[in-house]
Amino acid sequence: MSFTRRQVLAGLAGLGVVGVGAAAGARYWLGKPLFADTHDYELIAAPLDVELVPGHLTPAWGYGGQAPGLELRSRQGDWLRVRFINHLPEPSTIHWHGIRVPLEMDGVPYVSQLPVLPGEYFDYRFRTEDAGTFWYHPHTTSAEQLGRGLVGPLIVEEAGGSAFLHERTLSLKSWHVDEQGAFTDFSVPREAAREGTRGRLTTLNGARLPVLELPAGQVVRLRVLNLDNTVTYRLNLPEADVRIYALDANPIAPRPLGKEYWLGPGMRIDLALRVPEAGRELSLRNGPLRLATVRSVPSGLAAGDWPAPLPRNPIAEPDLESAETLSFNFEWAGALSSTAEGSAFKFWQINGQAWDINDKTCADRPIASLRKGRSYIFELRNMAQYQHPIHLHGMSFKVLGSNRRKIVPYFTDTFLLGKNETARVALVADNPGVWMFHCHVIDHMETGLMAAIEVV
Ligand SMILES: [Cu+2]
Repeated sequence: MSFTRRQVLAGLAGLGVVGVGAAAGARYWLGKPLFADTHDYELIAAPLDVELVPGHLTPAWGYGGQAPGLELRSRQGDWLRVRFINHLPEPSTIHWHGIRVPLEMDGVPYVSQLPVLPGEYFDYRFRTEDAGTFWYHPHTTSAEQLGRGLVGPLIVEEAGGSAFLHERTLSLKSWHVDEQGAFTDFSVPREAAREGTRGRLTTLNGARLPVLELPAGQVVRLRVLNLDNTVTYRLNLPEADVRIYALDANPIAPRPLGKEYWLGPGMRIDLALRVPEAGRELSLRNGPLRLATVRSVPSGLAAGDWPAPLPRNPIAEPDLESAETLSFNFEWAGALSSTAEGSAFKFWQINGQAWDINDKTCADRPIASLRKGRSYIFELRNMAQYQHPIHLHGMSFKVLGSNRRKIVPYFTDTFLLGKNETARVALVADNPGVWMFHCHVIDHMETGLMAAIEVV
């Protein structure tokens, strides 16, 4: 594959007027298409000191002057256009998690584009076909870049407008920092070979144990995103009247949240919360641990009602009758973990193959080749005792069933494959390209648990 660098000296000269604080400007710098609405951003990635531990600064990296990054918004059917400007000390890219984009917009280095070097920019532009809660992050040196804060929410509003009067975006991330706010190792080999390296400091929207003030009596949409490298949050809201409206951006028939929902790295959940009477407090938790306090404040508004279910996204329905079944085994490869000089640790493998993040040619050897337009069933088998949030780029898939739990079929881009679980998912191979298929525990991905699937 050959690429053209988009570095333009004239463009770089123009950067002098764009400060980090002014990153969120919406201007039509690419020329406005005739018949489409656009949502335009200049998004600068740059070092940014943040106060995660009171009285101490952490040398984070942020998008648009914040970490987690600036919330980007588009509308279903419109174009999203982001000029990504790299002011980091190293190369980077942006991948749009869950968005079905053409390959050249997918942000995978050496597969969809060259890395964007320090001082360069890259114009991402694509139509956002699906509504829902998505996110964005680099696909380069991921443990460190995501670990330092390069993660951000991307919200695509429903084409017909939202059924909700109120909403909040809640981004979860834990940070690899010590008591002085200094970064600790983003990846420790002995942890990478197990559940992945955890950060010690849990935050919601970059703050520890924040208080969310919500209008009493109203139904509020809570878009909860797991932007963490490692942690699966066991999400619960005790004593709350709360329903699930969408999983990973895809609407479901609303149902109660229940005891808890396991939100793996990269996954999102859209909840509808009926806020209790003014003065009451609720606790949003990870298992028994508080993530945030929800405080009900007087709203002066008439009591809200549950909105209708969200409209489904235009994802092709797989034809199970004609579908071919492919098996993918996710295995621990500890015996293969000794590494040659210069190659990465290989603790994990898919169908006997470990991805090497230092080998730029891995994507030239896809693990499966799908025919465009045909339906496929993937049988996902977890041979290990650690869970893997399995993510596919380029296409969404439908979860059909599991040998470990009852599943109401739903569309998603990330499925949390539990320990020793076998699940069946299906898709229509309708997006030509070479697509990453990987675990979203970043440590697992960077030590083997990634593959390429081509659609031709
Ligand atoms: Cu994994």
